[in-house]
Amino acid sequence: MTHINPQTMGQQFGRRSWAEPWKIKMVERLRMTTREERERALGEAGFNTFLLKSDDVYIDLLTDSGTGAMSDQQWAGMMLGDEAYAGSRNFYHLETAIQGYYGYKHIVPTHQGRGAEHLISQVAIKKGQYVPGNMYFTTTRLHQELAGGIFVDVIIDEAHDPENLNPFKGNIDLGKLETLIRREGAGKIAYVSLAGTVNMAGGQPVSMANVKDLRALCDKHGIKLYLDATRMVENAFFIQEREAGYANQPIAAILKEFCGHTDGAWMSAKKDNLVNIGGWLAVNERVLFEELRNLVVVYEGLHTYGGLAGRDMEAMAIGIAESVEDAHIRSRIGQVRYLGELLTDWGIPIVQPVGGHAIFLNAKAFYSHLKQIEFPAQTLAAELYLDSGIRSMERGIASAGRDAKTGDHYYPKLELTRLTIPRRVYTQAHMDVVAESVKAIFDARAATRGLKMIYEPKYLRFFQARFERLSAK
Ligand code: P61
Repeated sequence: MTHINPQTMGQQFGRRSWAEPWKIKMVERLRMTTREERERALGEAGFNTFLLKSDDVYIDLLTDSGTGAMSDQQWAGMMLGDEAYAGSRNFYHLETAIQGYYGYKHIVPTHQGRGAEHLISQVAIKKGQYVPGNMYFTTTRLHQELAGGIFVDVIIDEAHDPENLNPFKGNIDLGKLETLIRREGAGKIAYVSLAGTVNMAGGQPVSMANVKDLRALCDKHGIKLYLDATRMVENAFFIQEREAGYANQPIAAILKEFCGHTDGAWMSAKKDNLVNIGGWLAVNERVLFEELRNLVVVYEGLHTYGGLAGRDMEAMAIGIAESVEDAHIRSRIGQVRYLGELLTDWGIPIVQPVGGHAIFLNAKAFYSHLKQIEFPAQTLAAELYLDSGIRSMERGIASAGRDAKTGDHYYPKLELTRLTIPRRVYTQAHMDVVAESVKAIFDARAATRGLKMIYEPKYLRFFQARFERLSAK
């Protein structure tokens, strides 16, 4: 199949102009604050950006999760909600969309990604089994551990190096995986947990070659391969861009081919699928599906709504179709890249290559005078907020939590602050404001002091932890 690359008018004629493939129909006012107001708000929030009120935020780059703008088509779909308790017609639309675009056979809707992670972990992990994966994600690993599993990171080493330019830094190291299988035996492996793209590594993609090799290895040992498909459409873009043989394949075809190498997937639809709430789980195996479908009624809701309103499922079905349009994904990742290139030109240390959903500032290099236990990434998020009201997210030692066995902090190699770009929400001018603010705090970095944690919750501590500024030495 020859793929016709629909480009913007400027690009069709080889010009450098670039633009989003949509126009804005409705706007939401942004609130601007003074430095004094931000000092107060951040103090009340214990220097944790998760604890800020969104009314005190100017440009919100905390997350791309559920923060995207829906299209006019999706809003029209909201009016078609069939709110029947059982058998809502919107569920069948959603089922058809997932089967059509992702290619899996059986679908279970959930309220969001972690609802799906909970179900698959409970059903597919036996106590004491290992769950190898391409770098941990907070909620994914927690659900695997709560089900009695032991997460093992088998991502390639390059993923832990912010400067390494490997084009597929999300790949699994098959040697590491095989060593684990040989050491423990295939029966001790619950399944391989593959994420495309890898959030904590900087939104880095997995190659088609890697998933094919992984499939062969899993088949050899009779191990299942499940995919975290949360940002798999973005992953498909990188395959189209970087992997030989895919330049003329549409995103939709690449997505389906990739998923076809896996046995099932869980999804936070709040990202790629362009909705504010929702998730799903999809598997090919009938017996497993029946177990999952039984469990969903315990934790989420009936198997044809899984904690969602009918209108949410309709918006998701439409969002899935929009998400795989080449023009959409090119502009989405193009905007992330625009910000990344500005920062790179100004010498600011960020994870390279720029990934799909965010710019990750390398806080270790940014604040090289701070020890990791002084929370450099949390400090950076706090300073950025104080400078301009821009909200970002810590992805370092606070997010990594503690080793469940020893109780010690994990000291992740990557100590990052994430500037996450919501889909279809901010303009290029907003990106300029963000870049200038990062530059301002970078220029003032030498005088910046770190933080200490003064309150630490047991689960996913970074969401609710509180910090204090360290006093001057
Ligand atoms: C995010 F600070 N991500 O990136 P749910 N898999 C993957 C995700 O990125 C993901 C989920 C599963 C969020 C929200 C969030 O530590 C945090 O729909 C690759 O959020 O339940 C979510 O999907 C879970 C932010 C989650 C965090 C956990 O911003």
